[in-house]
Amino acid sequence: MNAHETATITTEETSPVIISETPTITAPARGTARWLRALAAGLLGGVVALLAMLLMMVAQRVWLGVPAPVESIPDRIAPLLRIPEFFSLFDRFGGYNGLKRFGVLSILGGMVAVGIGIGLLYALFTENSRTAEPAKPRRFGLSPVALIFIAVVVALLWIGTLALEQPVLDTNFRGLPPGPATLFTVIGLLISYLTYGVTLVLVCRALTNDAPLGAPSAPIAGQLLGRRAAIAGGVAVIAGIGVGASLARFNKRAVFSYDGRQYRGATVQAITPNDQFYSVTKNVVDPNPTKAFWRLTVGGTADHSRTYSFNDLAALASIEQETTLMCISNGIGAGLMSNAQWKGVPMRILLDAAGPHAGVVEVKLSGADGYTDTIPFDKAMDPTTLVVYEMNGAPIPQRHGYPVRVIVPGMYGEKNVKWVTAIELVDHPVKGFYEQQGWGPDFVIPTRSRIDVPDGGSSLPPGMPTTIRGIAFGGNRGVSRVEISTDDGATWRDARIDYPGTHLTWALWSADWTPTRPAMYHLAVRATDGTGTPQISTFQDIVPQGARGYDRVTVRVV
Ligand SMILES: Nc1nc2c(c(=O)[nH]1)N[C@H]1C(S)=C(S)[C@@H](COP(=O)(O)O)O[C@H]1N2
Ligand SMILES: [Mo]
Repeated sequence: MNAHETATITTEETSPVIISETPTITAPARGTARWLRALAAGLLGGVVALLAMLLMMVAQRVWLGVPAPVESIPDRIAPLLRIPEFFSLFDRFGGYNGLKRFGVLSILGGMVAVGIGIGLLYALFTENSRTAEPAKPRRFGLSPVALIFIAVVVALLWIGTLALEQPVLDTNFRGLPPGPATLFTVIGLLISYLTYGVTLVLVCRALTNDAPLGAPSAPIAGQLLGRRAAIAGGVAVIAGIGVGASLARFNKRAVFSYDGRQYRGATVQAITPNDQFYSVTKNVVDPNPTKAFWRLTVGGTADHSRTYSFNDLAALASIEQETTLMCISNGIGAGLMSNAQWKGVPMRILLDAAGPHAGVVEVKLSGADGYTDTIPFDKAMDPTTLVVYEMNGAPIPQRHGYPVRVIVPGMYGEKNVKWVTAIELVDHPVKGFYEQQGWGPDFVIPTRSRIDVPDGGSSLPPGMPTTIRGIAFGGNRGVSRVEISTDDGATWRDARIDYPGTHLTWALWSADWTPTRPAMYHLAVRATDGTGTPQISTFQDIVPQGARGYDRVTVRVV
């Protein structure tokens, strides 16, 4: 043994590696120094192996869309949370974005701990087997016991991860449909874990000497090990910088800057420009499918399932349809709703081609991000339920579901699956990502109206004519009437419908108002849908089926 040095290794991402050598320990390295050196080798090996694995995961994520455990594991857990737990986590971590960040960082932290822990255990096994059979020379300087240990650990990690992530293995951020996506994830994970195992073995092998116990130690060996440790440390620093830079790039591409974006207020137009359309996503980094990779499978309980390429879909007869979307989490008066002109194919064309079996009750929709939701079969067959590839005359922007998403008029936004990769006919009820948390079971959008102008809390001069403006939305039932009140609902009068839209869209309305005397005025709005049913007046919270009640705005006339 030539353990006449101790290595102190710092492996924080950017800090330099310090190798302090104390080449004075006398001959056969026994006892503590030997074990310390083994642990140092295990630590450094674990860090390098972990970083190599993370780089492998980054490469797979970037080029092949294979989900990394830092995103799949939180995705696996999120639907299991009940709505109150989900919201209390929002409060604790600073909203959905804060919770997403926490999810990624805690899985990353877990991976660091496990990666280093296994490195240390591996080094101990290696060193221990050296003690147990001191005289036996080892093949390639590798300990069979330690090799078995690392092989078993890699296998367990792989199988364990597959078991844990089983429902979300079919995620592929480049847009592969569930079958091939699962294959990519399963093989990708194995390659990542093998990268870890092989790197660990090689680094530890390089750092620990394979001379038999009791052999005299030469000073030159100490220097050699010191140099090898320095090289391994250098590799760790470079890999650490690589991982850090990748994380920074992902952070830039992350949804934090736009998730939860609202569209409301004085600038609201009949058609929402694509770059202002509201946005909600479960992801940390949204999918970025390419048309070349992306496929849509349509099948399930049907005669023939079929896989469509983008061109296959674009070749079918298309229709254009203006439709308003609204999130179930849209509070009264809030802006998680927008309106666009969509172009695509009625879903029923694809379903008819698949030949649904009798007994089909629902259609399960899956996105490239592993997101799922369901719609009743009848709703899927409704001619207004679309599979679309254009939004306001342009390809659908990435964050809104490029290249293809689903439009389900009259049902909350979550049913409008983005980056759709699979449409599956099912003969039993299935719960989607959010429904599992306890949302619903009714996802039909209730009639809604909102005052956009004036702003709540603003002041107006007395005697000056002003215009009250806003939107009204009746799901897929249209809007037949909008009324406003300037006295907190005591009296109502009709507003003008400036933009009637269609039965699938919101309407824009306005009303002239000249407040005469100085006071606080409580404005309110209510709508009647196209079937003649008035908007529900009593307040209901967002949870579990979306908010109900009138939007109210208070202005001061002074
Ligand atoms: N694949 C996928 N589709 C999805 C989601 C998602 O996270 N992943 N979010 C849903 C929710 S909750 C809403 S409100 C709408 C928002 O669509 P938008 O961002 O285009 O406005 O997309 C729905 N479709
Ligand atoms: Mo939503």
